[in-house]
Amino acid sequence: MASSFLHKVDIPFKKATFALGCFWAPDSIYGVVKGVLRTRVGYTGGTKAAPTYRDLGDHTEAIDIDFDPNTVTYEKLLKIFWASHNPASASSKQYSSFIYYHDDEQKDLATKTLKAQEAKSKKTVLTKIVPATEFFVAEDYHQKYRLQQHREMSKLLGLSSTEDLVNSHIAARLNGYIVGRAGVKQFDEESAALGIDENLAKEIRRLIQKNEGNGPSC
Ligand code: MHO
Repeated sequence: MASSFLHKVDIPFKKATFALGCFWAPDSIYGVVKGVLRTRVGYTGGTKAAPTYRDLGDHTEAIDIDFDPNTVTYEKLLKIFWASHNPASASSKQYSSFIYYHDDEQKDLATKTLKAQEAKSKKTVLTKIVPATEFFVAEDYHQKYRLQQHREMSKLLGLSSTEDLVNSHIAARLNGYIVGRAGVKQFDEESAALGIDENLAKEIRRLIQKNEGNGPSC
């Protein structure tokens, strides 16, 4: 991986795992949240061994997030969860609404927010709160999907393997910025720390301005 870019952030972290429909969108939404260090998309919650996109069995598309609890709270991540999908829409096990908790505190917070969601929604909230189980990382073309559509940019970042794609901090950030999941102001605040030069910054600002508020639903 190219070394001037901020790929590796080596600080203590916690995990959050959610399913909220097609996993490409949450990958970009959570990737730009301050305090989110890394994201990966995959399949979880089912029993089938070694699920794949074409054959995921009883698993669900989900996102697994590493976050710095000193910068972002689990409550904030839950708030984004509820705001980013329709928890009352039933489609299939593949595209379901789940909160996979990693400890009792997460379970309690999730339960509290689900009740609040039910109170304000006229429709039945279908979200299930269950313990996190094995997370099967999806095929590499699903990781940082939006960023991978920008061939030149991915090449410039030197992301070649699934491991690079799921471990790189800057990959998580740019995957969200380029579809306008955060604004220019936030981008400018962190672009130098991410190791981004003015040329690349210009292109990213252009994409943010073009896409802000219009991110794809999948
Ligand atoms: N309609 C999309 C869904 C992608 S998704 C990650 C596709 O198959 O291309 O479920």
